[in-house]
Amino acid sequence: MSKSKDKMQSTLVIIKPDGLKKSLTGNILTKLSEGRLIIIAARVVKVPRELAEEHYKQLKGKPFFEDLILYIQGKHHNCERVMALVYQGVNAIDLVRSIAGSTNPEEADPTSVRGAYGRITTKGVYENVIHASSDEKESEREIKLWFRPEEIVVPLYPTLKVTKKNVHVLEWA
Ligand code: FUP
Repeated sequence: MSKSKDKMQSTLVIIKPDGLKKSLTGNILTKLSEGRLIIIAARVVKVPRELAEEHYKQLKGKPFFEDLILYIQGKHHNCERVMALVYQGVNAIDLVRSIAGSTNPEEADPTSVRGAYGRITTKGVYENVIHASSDEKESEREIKLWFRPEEIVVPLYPTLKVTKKNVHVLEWA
């Protein structure tokens, strides 16, 4: 039976460059599948600096900010890509965060993704393998930042139709 505070939610997950570099994608998706959530969007992204800064804008000014930007861009791992996914289901935000584990990999439950696969570098950067949205406001902001409406297979947030002139797009030749 569902509890009154149960809530249908969507949440952004990012498998960071260390996860891809170490071939952990499959293991991470398997761990996330324990949550019985559904994937409603996924893409592999080469992260531009502007996207990285916007994603982590709340942390601007922190001593680790610059390293965090370089890390999510894959500059520390010579692996300039991440996998971004949107998971949906009952209480998805807390569920994914508990599977992800604490921000600090050394404090994370050893069976969580960050506990099992994360590390702290000698420079003090948390290489914690995945990002997971922290609350509903953040999940909406982040999902809208990483995905266009048509890249998500269910209607999540209100959309509007815009006609653009002189917009150039790449097509297969
Ligand atoms: P989380 O919501 O768990 O991703 O945690 P935060 O938003 O607080 O932190 C975002 C990222 O900053 C973390 F994934 C890792 C990095 N970080 C550090 O490298 N050092 C710190 O002391 C805190 C965060």
